[in-house]
Amino acid sequence: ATQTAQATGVHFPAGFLWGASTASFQIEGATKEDGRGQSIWDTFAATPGKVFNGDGGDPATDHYHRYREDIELMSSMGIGAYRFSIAWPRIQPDGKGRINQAGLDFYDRLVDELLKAGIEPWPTLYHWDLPQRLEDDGGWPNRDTAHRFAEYAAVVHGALGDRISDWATLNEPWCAAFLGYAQGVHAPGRTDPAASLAAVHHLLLGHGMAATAMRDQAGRFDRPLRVGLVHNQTVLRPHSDSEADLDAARRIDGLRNRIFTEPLLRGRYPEDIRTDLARVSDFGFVRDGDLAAISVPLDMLGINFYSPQRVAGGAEGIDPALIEPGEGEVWTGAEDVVFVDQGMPRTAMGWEIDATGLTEVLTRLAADYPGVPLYVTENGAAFDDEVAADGRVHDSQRVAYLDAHLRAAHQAVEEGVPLKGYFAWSLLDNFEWAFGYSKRFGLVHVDYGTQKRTVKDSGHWYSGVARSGSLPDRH
Ligand code: PNW
Repeated sequence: ATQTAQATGVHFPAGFLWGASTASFQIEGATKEDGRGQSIWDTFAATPGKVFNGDGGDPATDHYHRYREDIELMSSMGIGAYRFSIAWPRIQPDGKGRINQAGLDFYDRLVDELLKAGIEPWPTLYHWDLPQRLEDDGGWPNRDTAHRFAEYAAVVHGALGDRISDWATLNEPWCAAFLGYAQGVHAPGRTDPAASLAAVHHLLLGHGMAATAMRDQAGRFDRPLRVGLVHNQTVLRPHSDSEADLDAARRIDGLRNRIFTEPLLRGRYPEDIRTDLARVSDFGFVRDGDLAAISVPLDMLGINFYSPQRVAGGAEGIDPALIEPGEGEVWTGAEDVVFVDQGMPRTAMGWEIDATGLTEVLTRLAADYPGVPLYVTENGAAFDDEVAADGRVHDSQRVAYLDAHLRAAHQAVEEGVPLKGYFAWSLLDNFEWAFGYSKRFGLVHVDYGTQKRTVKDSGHWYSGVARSGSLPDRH
């Protein structure tokens, strides 16, 4: 770090939304309270060997009981919007039929408290905690789950739609489908490539049917309804300009990005990817009318961005030490593709840090699908944070990560991208899925023994950004 401050002039447009994100299973705890049903993540976490250290959903950050304190924290930080998710098994313990009023009441209190604090509620209807009962019936590879999701969406929107305008249906269907049903490192832990593709389709169909169900009843409420979806688009960089490496980048781009954005925004699956996948699936799950149901208007596209990746068509000629272990397993039909170290510094997740990828993701989406308002709905980093002797958490690496990515986002705005807001992942340290509590992404540190919250240096820094709408000079 140099001592000379650079004149930055990094100011975001007026009205730019500054938020923080969480997800139900990662923070709430209270998994057996007030009639909540079991989710696939309860089952997965209780299965030996699936989650690091045998960690599970209790007590997490005990947000179910401490939500008022957490809202006060956000308020003190000047955060304008809170992206949280709703636990389907709290609302419908069996994923269908009976509605659990006590579950709805929790989100009712949460939303009222947010509004009182002047914080916009941004709910996501599905952040991976599928009711176990629906998985027992086949889960997302079963078409019926899409219908059940639309019904659930209508119930929640019916209860909270009088106070909330901005809704997301799904969080990262890529993770839900491929990590959950192909690689098996996320719940429900299945390893069935054909099923993972059916899951993709039924997640997208559930999104479209839910959006339509919500719009059909929006007239009940005296406020606009905006429905979006949250997608983890990334950049796939070819290792070289050899034909094999360029083709690897095309294939992985198809499986990670276009298999979601093309049906959503153009009403079609990419032909090249259908051809690549022919030996895995004939896409026989697509019925007449499905693509029209999926490609209903999208009021916003949320982008979760963490890291770009470099890919090669094969291991030949690449130093084995530079090949990322295990990456291939997740790529249904492209298991031969190799992921290559880009030589960038890494977070505690082992994810390489390269903020230019965020500018690329945003400018490409704006060019490919003009007119869709974009939000960064997650961006952040895990580091090995500790509370120092002075009682603070000096997470300068996270400040540097956020600063670099916000500069990259600002660059996209300068280039004309309709980026309307940014949500940091995450408000709090929390349950990082298969990594349990071992990875800390929060702007706020959580001591899991005492549940004490400590705003990290990055949280103080982000608070300044949210209040001013601009980035402080770098020192
Ligand atoms: C996202 N991957 O998950 C989720 O939306 C969050 O719930 C999560 O805590 C956050 O990013 C950090 O991980 C991902 O393996 C999980 O590529 C795994 C991957 C990507 C995103």
